[in-house]
Amino acid sequence: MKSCITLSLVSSLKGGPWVLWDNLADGFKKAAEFGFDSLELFTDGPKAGAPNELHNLLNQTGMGLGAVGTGAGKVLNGLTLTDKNPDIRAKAISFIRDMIDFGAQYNAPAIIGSMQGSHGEQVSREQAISWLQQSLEELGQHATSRGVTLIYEPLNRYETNLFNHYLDACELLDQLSTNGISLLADLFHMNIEEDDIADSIKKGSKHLGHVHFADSNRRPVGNGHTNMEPIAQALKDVGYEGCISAEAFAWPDPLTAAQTTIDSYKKYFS
Ligand SMILES: [Mn+2]
Repeated sequence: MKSCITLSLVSSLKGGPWVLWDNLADGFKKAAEFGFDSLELFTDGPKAGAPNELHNLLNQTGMGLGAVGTGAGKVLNGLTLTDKNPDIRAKAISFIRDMIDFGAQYNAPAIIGSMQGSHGEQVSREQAISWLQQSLEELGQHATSRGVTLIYEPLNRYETNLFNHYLDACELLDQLSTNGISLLADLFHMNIEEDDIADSIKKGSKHLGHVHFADSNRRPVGNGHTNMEPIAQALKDVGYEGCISAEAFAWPDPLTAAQTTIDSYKKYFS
């Protein structure tokens, strides 16, 4: 497994669940000093820093790019894959394609979380899921053509009403013809929704592609009441080799949060 820490370059979303903030070079320097293997980026679009800066930082630090988040497509641009407006759906697909291409340059998958949207008064559940399936088919094929996977993230009930449970998302993937999609096990969302997080990870391990590592209150692991031991054991038992990525609040501050996270990573995974 690989330790991974989130870095957001979107200052307007300060207070969101990312550990490091604002500056690409500083973020890489700090993450490398703490000993993280990789870094997950949250950007406002398919670019980060000056031309070649990301490439150079990856080379200089020896770190990997763990993933790139697409949430800005929704939060900043109002784009989702299940909007009633076909122009917005098309723009959402285009945004995610660009993010897949961006990440693929560095062998990193893109993550679809909030851009999946929700069903509601004007879009039935059946319709929203149909649009989501079509989008995942197309984007999964695109990711495969770029040599990466695309990661789909089930979210808790307060953030989407499409797929809240990990194993329901596994069924969604089983129905697709593309093999280009894998799933994100976000331990904060799962803490709200799952009966047994470790059991869901074991049962759905074939689709597991990424882990968001946060405690019950979305603070760095060690600050809440999630029982991490059986979850870590499940990840070891299924032979998971991907990122354990801290998508957590910078609580009480970014550097303390990074230290708590790497300490917890070592405690549970090394
Ligand atoms: Mn997440």
